Amino acid sequence: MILKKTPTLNRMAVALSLSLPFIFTAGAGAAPKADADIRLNQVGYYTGARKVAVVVNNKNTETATGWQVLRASDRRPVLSGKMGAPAQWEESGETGRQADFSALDVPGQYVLALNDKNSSESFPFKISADTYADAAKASMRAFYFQRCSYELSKEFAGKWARPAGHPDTAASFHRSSGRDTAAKASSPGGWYDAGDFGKYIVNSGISVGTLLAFYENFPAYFPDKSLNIPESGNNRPDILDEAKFNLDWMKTMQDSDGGVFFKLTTLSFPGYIMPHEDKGERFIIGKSTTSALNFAAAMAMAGRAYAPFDKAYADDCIARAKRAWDWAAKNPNVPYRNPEDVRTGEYKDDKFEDEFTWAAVELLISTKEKRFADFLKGKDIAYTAEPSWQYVHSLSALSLATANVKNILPASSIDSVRASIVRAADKWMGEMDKHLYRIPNANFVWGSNSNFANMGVAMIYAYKITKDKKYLLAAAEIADYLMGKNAVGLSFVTGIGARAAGYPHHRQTVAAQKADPEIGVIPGFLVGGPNKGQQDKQHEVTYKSTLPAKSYEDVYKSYASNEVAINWNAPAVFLFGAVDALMKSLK
Ligand SMILES: [Ca+2]
Ligand SMILES: [Ca+2]
Repeated sequence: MILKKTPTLNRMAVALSLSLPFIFTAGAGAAPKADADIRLNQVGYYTGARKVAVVVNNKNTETATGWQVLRASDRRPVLSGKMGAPAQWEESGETGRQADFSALDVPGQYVLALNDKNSSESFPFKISADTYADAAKASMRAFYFQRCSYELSKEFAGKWARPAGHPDTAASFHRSSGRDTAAKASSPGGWYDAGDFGKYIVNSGISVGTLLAFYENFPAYFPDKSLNIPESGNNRPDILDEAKFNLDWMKTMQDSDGGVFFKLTTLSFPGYIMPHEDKGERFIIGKSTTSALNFAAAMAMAGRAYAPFDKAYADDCIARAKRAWDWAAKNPNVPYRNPEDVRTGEYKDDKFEDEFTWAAVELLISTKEKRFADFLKGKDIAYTAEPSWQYVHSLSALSLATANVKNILPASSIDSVRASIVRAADKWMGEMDKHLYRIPNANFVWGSNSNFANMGVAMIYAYKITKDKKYLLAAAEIADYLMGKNAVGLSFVTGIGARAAGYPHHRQTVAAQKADPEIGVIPGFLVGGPNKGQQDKQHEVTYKSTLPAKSYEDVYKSYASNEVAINWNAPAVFLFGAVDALMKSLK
């Protein structure tokens, strides 16, 4: 089991009932008779995509023998078919049948209706050539809402405007940093890591790395003026502006010896308050091999992404990446452990081979220096498993598969890296046929949604490598799961879909909802998702089910199933944006 972090220990009792069992996002236009046991992508489907709904048997739906897709405007049937054979799925304890309406490719707004005695209907959905565009934009804009030391103005944040918090211009050095504890450091900016207000280098590295990888593959997707952020209009792609906000902070975490401090947090998690209300002393804490190498990898990627826009900035990224690498080479086995007085996320990781490989690959691609090729000689850079903050090995394979390293590495080794990605994708596609909701595995651990998103990202690479559209269609089906075709019958992307996650473990959101229960939710955050560990049960979270695929509660106290995190949103951005970019061009 991979825990994202140690659970929040210091929580305030908030007198706010969020236990509504059935939540319709206000104003989303859910049909009043929508039956939540008809599970589909509540946003919708692409023309040309596979379109499958899962109908879970209840007393109404089980009598249905057929389905119709109705045009929303005039309820005219446009396609009909028979229900698929019943299938049981032990992960959710459900018996369900599929309704496959892939044949419908006319853009429009629809509902799926069954021919049971109740004429059960689905939530509305659309079919179009840009179906995920809003979800992709919202999930990218979610990073703006995570900005630390930064005021969110009405112009860009709307009703989610808030004052700046955590200036971090005079952070204290914790004794674990190795620095004079009487000294102060200026380390402003960066993204809040998750539902808390901490900033962690390891998780920042994988998050910004995933966003930069998206940019490298789809440089035109989030151009200037696409995200409505303060830097829109500065002639630089908005995705690079947002990523730079975090990279600038990361740079402040590099010590004079090249090493990189581990995190900047309070000693314990704060309560459910707004950033500016959190006055706890903030510390620069620890230093590890992982923080140096994740920093090195992300900075190396930034060096190539920003070069055409700001050569001096890019050169500085590369120089810093090399210094962090050199520090790690001299300090190859420095694990991080929370000191006794520190209770914020530990991001425990004692295996550094994957970080060394990822950093070396990114440095090699950016610098072409022989020493990195030499380091990688004989190493198996295969795509093995979906990446996580703890295991970044497969990020090396993804970057190498699409990089220009022709004269540096033998073509055969790049071919084998590419083959490993396709092999992983093929294995998952075989799995998708076995699961009721057509997902690539049934591994419902902490942050399961981000694992699915990361598998979708690998599917995108498999498509780019092979040009076989079955991988792209599979990636879209993983997005279907995240946006409503799942055992909870809810879109796991906040505010996106007729019945979407609305009460995430996210301090800013909880504080705003406490002040105004009608405020709704910041759209675009991917919540952690079903987690059979249910580790927050001891903290007043009541689960309605013990089944793995149903181990999810849309309540703010559920940090084990309903937190948000930058490393979960980054692959969501990649998956939604890539499917949107590629399906559009598919003919
Ligand atoms: Ca811009
Ligand atoms: Ca590791």
